Amino acid sequence: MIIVHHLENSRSQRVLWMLEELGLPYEIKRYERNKKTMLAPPELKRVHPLGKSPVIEDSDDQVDGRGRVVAETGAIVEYLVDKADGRLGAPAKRAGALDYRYWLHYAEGSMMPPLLLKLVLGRVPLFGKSAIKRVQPMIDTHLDFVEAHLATRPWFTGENMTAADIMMSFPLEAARSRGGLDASRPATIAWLDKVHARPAYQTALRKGGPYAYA
Ligand SMILES: N[C@@H](CCC(=O)N[C@@H](CS)C(=O)NCC(=O)O)C(=O)O
Repeated sequence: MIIVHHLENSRSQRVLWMLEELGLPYEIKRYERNKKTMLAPPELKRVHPLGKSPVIEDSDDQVDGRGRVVAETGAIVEYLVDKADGRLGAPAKRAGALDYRYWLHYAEGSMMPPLLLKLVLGRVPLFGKSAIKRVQPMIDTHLDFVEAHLATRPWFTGENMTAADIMMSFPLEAARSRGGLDASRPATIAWLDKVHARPAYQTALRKGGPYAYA
């Protein structure tokens, strides 16, 4: 059994969605953000030293008398693909497999940093607003890149949805909420609508509690 240490309004919504898609049993342990700082509560540091979400614990895989702890969304997603015998994993063909690896890393490695920077700068008085003017063009470059990719295929790796799509959901939801993604990039919006219409996504949303991006 998997326990998902789930912080409200966070990246860990992706892990709930993936578990629903795979039909694996899981339990949710919920955490609320500090209302002032928006940070995770200190209890999360008892699960993993960074105290971030998502983190999972898998009681089927015991290490020193405790379920294995896996942090970092991309690592969790790959762990779950293994556990589900490759379901939602890389496509068999080389081009699709390389796309799979690329987008899986790109989500947190390239697209999230400028979005996060914009969020943080938005909270900095005075200097923040002018600094955002430099960050927005970086976000726009990412959004154009994603739009061009999705204009020629239904999912990030081709014909079928994979864990790479699950990874990309959070940056693109964040981009729609505060990064300037709108109807001027129709392929990306159509992809987001397709994601949000999936029954597994909606079940995960109901179970996860507050989530401002769907
Ligand atoms: N790259 C990491 C980022 C983890 C992360 O920063 N999680 C945020 C949630 S969106 C968090 O826990 N924030 C609260 C905090 O930093 O205290 C991942 O994808 O797992």
